[in-house]
Amino acid sequence: MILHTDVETMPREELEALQLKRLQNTVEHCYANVRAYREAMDELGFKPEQLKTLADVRHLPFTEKEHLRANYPFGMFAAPMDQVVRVHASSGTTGKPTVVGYTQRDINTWADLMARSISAAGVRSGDRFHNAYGYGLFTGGLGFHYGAERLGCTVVPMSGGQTQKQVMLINDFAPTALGCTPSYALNLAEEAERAGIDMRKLPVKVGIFGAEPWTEEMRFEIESRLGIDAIDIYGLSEIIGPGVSVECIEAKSGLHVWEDHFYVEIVDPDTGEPLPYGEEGELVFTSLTKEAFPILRYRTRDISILDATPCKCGRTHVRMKRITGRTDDMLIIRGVNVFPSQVESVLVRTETLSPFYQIEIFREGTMDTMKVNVEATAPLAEQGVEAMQRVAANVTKDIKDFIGVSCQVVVKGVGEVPRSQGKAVRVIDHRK
Ligand code: DLL
Repeated sequence: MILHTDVETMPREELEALQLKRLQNTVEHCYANVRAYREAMDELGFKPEQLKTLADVRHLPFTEKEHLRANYPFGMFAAPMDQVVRVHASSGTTGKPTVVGYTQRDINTWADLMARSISAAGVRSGDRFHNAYGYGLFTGGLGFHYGAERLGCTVVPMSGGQTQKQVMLINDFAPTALGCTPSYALNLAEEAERAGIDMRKLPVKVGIFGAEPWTEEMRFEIESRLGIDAIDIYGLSEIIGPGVSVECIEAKSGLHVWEDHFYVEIVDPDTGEPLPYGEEGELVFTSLTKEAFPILRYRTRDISILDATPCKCGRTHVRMKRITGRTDDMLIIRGVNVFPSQVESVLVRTETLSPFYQIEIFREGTMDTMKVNVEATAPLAEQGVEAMQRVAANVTKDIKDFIGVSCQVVVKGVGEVPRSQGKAVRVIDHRK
């Protein structure tokens, strides 16, 4: 069921005509039903009927997290509450969460998009899907649940946590597909090894991982430890949840943005100016079909590059490169810009280290300093403290060579870095 729907390979002109029609409807819907959008457009002197081409999108106001917070909880909803069948909320690290709503049609659209995404990842009707994304206000659990059911899979609605039990059920229920955060996949792999279960021999053939940044090096690590294809999926609550974009199993190179439902732009994070394809910047999305929570030009803070070159899978939808970080995740250490993902690349390709790490940031006087805590593999730990210190010194040098920043690296014993239960906490900032 649902394999390569026609819209996935639609010629660009047709796709863009569809986008324009849907964009015009969305802008009218926002103007008519959401006071914040009407006021923002009035302030810019822009009326919905002035939107004649897709390029006119740049005349629309941006929407930022602050706007959603200011209208907490339901102020940006564009449908009456008696038509809103569900809400989700994204976990803000500080203050109130951002709340999003769905009509029944929105839920159907999302289930279709997730079925399409899971299918693009190589999962088929009849597959058994172990869903270890958290159920609840987070969009991961229910988003995958509805999509996998719609595709025709048998869903095991495990949710996050209870890692030992997860491993037991993966062993007993023999799922063929797995969904969770990439950091949790490694936690599962480790728990399986501890329980004497060789995940590579189990029927799981593909894992669909997202909700946090991860690197190519981490993909290889997960693929080799679990014996699966590891596919990257992206999304955010404000836009719909997971299923905004996904890699295809054919190419595993960039995530196809489902452009029949989302209009994507890359902008300069400092100026907000749109950037051409191929240049790195901040992703901005406009929803094209949503009823309860339409969103115009949402500034995601996620950094990526758009790629319009044809993909070998035949899909015509533009690809975004894997997210390298968030504009608000960027650390500035002694004047050097550092993303946690760059540190991850260096750590994960060091064979004597396990892929579990955490970065701590301190302020010493006026200087920010970075400490990287990473775990030894068992064979390294057995060689003792001196061997671990030697590896730490080498990694310090590698980080200096590849990223250009001086830091302190501490190689810890096995099990000494906290394990992820969902979205991993990669940075602990002691400056705050
Ligand atoms: O994390 C939705 C999701 C669930 C995506 C399950 C994929 C799988 P939020 O909790 O609102 O929604 O967090 C959204 O997570 O702005 C990114 O910074 C980050 N993120 C999501 N997917 C990826 C990914 C869900 N594949 C925020 N790579 C986004 C890197 C990701 N970062």
